[in-house]
Amino acid sequence: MKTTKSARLFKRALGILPGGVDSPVRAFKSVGASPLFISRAYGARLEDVDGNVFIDYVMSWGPLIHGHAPKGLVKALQRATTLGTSYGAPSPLEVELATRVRKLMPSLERVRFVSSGTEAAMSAVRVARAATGRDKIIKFEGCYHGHADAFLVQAGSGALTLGTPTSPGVTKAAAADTLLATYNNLASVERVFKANKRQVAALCVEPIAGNMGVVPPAAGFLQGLRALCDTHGALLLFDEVISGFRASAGGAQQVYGVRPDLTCLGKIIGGGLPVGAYGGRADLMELVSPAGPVYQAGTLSGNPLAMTAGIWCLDQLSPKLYKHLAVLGSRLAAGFADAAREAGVDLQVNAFGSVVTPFFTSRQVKDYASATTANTDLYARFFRGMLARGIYPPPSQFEAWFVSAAHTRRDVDKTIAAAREVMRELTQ
Ligand code: KE4
Repeated sequence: MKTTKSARLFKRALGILPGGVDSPVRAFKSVGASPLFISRAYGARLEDVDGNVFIDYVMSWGPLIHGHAPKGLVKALQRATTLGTSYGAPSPLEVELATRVRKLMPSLERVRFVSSGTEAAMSAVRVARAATGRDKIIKFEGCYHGHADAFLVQAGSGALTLGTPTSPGVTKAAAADTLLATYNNLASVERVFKANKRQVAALCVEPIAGNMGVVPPAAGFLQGLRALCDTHGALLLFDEVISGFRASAGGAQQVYGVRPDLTCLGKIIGGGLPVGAYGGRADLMELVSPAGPVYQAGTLSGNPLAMTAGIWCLDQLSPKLYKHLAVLGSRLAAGFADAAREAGVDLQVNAFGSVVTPFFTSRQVKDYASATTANTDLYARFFRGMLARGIYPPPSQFEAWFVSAAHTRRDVDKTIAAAREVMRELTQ
């Protein structure tokens, strides 16, 4: 595969962008390769500057549930651009998108738009601390809620991939207010609550974890978190940046029937443009400035282009779409498992609808400790083998593969055929 133009660009990028990228996981560091520079994308395809075309399973890390550059979205954005790209003032579009969000996720009685999942999560925590007058938060090892200081303590995603779960630059004070529990382990949560009586403002959780790879909640886990928060007077914060509108149109909270006090959203809500949102109980969200004293602001929050993309995206969600995603997601998961079995490779495949992670381990993966038994060198070899065969997987063992409306059964079968070949190579 020719990659000379990407290599040249990466060399230049390294001289001006830290690590040559604008987000760590894109650097391919954990998969022993150099990043490919993308020139265009359409449907389920990425095309790099050297003309190589790939079936894409990163899909911008989740936002592109409808695929790259769907015609209707492009048309809507082309029109929106002619009306101005940012007003710095309210527009009907924000009200329209917020109304759609609340219809799909009724627990968000009030919504505030921001420009990233990180902003959404950090702002939701600020509201929780203000509402309860408490300082501490509980998060789970391996879960990732963006790069705000409070969350970079044993984080998942890039932080986990880069093997530096607790980032330098995070003060001891910030880390001291962040307590850690074990995903899918209610006893660990109870222990943390009991050791910090009446000090926990909120428990933050990815209701379907995606940042240590895909780890669905065990039966009763989310319901148990709801009960523990109620017992200990803490607020339950669902980070649905990945699972929102992905696990179902109403997110994981609809699938599991658990009503959080606060939710943060991102990715699909902006359809690939920068949108994050946080929301929840009206009595909590009315604390947010200018309705209340909790300050939070943003120059480009709710900008008309991003709102246009979000409205288009949510309006296209349908039962037919989720059926398509579930069928292809499970086909992909089963195909990985079959390929590994045939080749005699230890593989655990976790999946939930259209998100899948093949873990190179014999251990069932249900939390951070079991996820990190995965053989990241094997994953790196698998990644490089798939790339050479025209498949673009997430460049990290600890991420999700995303299927979209644009992926076809043929794409998935091609992917499985490639996986069969690569798995065999891994054992030679
Ligand atoms: P952003 O600030 O990247 O928009 O969102 C942060 C975030 C918050 N919560 C969850 C559950 C998330 O998954 C994320 C971001 N996800 C990562 C990858 N899993 C984004 C990719 C990247 O960091 O480049």
